[in-house]
Amino acid sequence: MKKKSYIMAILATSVLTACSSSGNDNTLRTLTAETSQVYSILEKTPSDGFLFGHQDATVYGIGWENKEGESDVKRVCGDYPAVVGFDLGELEVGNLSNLDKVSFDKMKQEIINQYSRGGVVTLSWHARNPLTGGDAWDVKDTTVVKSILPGGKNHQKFITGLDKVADFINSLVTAEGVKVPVIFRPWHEHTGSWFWWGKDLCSVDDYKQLWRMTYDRFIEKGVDNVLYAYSPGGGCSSEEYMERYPGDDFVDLLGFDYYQLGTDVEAYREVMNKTLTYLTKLGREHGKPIAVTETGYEAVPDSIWWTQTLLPIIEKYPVSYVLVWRNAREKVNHYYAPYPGQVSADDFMKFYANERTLFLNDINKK
Ligand code: BMA
Repeated sequence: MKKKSYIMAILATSVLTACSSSGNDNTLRTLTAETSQVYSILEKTPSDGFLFGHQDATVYGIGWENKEGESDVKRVCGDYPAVVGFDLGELEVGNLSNLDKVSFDKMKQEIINQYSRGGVVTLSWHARNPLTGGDAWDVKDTTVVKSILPGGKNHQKFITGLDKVADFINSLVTAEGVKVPVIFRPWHEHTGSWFWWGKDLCSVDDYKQLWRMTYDRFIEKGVDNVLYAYSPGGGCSSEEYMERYPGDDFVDLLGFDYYQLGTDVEAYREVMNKTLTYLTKLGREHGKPIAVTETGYEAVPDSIWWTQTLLPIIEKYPVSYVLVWRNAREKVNHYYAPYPGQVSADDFMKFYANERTLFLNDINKK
């Protein structure tokens, strides 16, 4: 047996209580037992290793799309990622597929499949610009966030879109009637300014209000199967990381996104180690699990990246999971996990065999 089976503690239903941002202190946020169990997985994982995740892992890969049960990671190592990510971008405008042309019906089925296999699901959200109608990267207007907050001219339009997201998450129910728990990662990489919610596009207070408005609306919509992941861009200081932090009552997990850019592996190591060092401290101080919510090295041209770059960094810190980005089927060389025959595939097998890396077979929910 390559690794001891990974027994997950099962928690009774727990209730996280928090004052809503409106100060209405009888607003209880409740979590389903299954969502509390995922939180327990995130808390307990670092004592055994870290969960490996892959974005869009089971909906498409290099040379394939919409093949039930398929995954590039599984094609290489025979096992699914423990964590699978999907993106909700354009759900808010009523589209049937997301910004990467993944149908929301297919996404819903794959979310349920990943949960039914015993895995964890995370959802990011590259929301379209609610003021200009552009995409998430449309940053020409610095009034967007202000316009969708309570009192703003686009507030009701934004709430209508946010409700579509809440309804989708509420609809993630297995055939047995279990609501699938998801890690929801809104308003990410906001310490950069490439998204309309970035730091140069809104004030600190407006960003926090945006997060809390999202949180409050989900409570009003009865969403009880979400854990909130806060994930700035890596490379910022601990002070910058916390500057826009919405508060302990509105966040369940501390993450960050950072990629190796080009061949400068030392620069990647330096930023990853610097960020994980302060994130470990923040996680302990705030009582939150930590994760690398997005990372990778595009096209993984380094044949030993997995065991000589990624693993030696991550295994030094109490990280719950690491998610590498998607294997685009429509963009040449825009992939972050190996596929059979890819130059890093052999090294990925060694990464998979390492005791500290936890894939689906390592999550035993008995
Ligand atoms: C980016 C790229 C884009 C994609 C977006 C959301 O990193 O992969 O092609 O649309 O993420 O998935």
